[in-house]
Amino acid sequence: MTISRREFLATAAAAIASSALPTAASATISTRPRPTPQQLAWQRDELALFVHFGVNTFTDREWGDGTENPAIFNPTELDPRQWARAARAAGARALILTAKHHDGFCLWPSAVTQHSVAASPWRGGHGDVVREFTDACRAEGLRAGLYLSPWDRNARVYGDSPRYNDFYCAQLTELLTRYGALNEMWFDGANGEGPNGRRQVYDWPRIHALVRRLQPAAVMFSDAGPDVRWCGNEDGVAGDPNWSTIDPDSVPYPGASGAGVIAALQHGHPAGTVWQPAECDVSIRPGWFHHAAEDAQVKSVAALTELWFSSVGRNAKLLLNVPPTRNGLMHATDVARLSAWQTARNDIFAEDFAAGKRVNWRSTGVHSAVGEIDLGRSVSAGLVRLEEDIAHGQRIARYAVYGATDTGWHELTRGTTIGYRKLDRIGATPLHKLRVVIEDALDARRPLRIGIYRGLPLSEKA
Ligand code: FUL
Repeated sequence: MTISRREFLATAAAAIASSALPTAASATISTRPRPTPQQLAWQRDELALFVHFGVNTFTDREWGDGTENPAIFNPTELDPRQWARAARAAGARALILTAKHHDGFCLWPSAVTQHSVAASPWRGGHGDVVREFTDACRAEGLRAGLYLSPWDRNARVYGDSPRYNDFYCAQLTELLTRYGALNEMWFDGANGEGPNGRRQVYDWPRIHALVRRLQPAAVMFSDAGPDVRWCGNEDGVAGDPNWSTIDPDSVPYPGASGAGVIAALQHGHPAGTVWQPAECDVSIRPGWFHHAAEDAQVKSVAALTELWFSSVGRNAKLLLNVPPTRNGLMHATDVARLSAWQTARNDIFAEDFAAGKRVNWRSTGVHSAVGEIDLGRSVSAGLVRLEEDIAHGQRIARYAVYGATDTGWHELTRGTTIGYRKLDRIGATPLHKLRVVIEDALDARRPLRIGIYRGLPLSEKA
């Protein structure tokens, strides 16, 4: 369920109109939400790879039911260094591994369950995928995050809420204390029935407090944050507009549903009281886990580039899933696609025509301004990049971009929010000057960073 762009803009405009805009005197002291240093670092990573791996890899399923025999887990060539190198070649700065998916099978030897790698033949039952994964991330200079599914279809105590919460927090403590610094903990919203027919009530305040205490530098993801929110779909598409601020009551708990929830996740809210930027999770293949039958359905470089524009280009972070195969390696097709994609992005952003050029800012009001750049020559431009310094919050509510061509000034693009980054593709246009108009800001406007590129990849390798 989503609302139309027109409806959203009407709601946002009403919220902006009714919110107390700062007066000129108060404008310099902003009370708008800002990111924590952890949220800022998380967003600056721009791209992380998601790694779905576990018993489903061996059963060819997407959701295990918890009855899988650990004996099936035997990835004979497992090499998380290969995953990490592939991530680096894609330009990712972090990886997130499914330490436990809904089937309850733990990729580390958990002391509170038998259902783990310790009961598998892999490395004679002495292996630890989480250890090899976190070591590999560090060796390749990448940050590591872990997914610990709250829904556990193997745990007998699931549905007996206090007992399962103890069990879950024990597993979480193992992950938070054994593997060094983690940068993200990923909590999905799935919540099925327990074997006893009872529905588990998760103790989110306790879970959050545990992560804060044991890994204060990590951000926590879920539909409902608290640090990072889901973008509302698994297609890698953030909303436009996409505010990093949200009203926490609009998504009260992970897995909450209802008409307004998806719209809130997609768009955030200009008057939101908390900073909770959006993360776009999507798989490079149809499934989250590897299925040989999908080997010919790996997303093309063009499709991956579209995802870049609809996520990072809309003030979100991209979490791209690349599932290892049964042998424990990422598939050669996926690995090749990742590096070809990075080459294509390098082509797109190869030359910033505005680099080193002075932006002449002229104030037109507390909440508006005009910035002009003389490019010094006529360039054929197809892409505009705008960025706010989000350390000071997200302020821009409406902007327009104009280009000076031989026939005078023409509007190239216009939009609403900017945030960390807004990428707007424009029809290839020869222009020699660029003008960015901040038409409205929710607080004293600040200068933007502006880039302008040719925009089309030189080589499309897949
Ligand atoms: C969902 C899960 O049910 C899917 O299997 C997958 O892990 C996705 C990223 O999150 O909640």
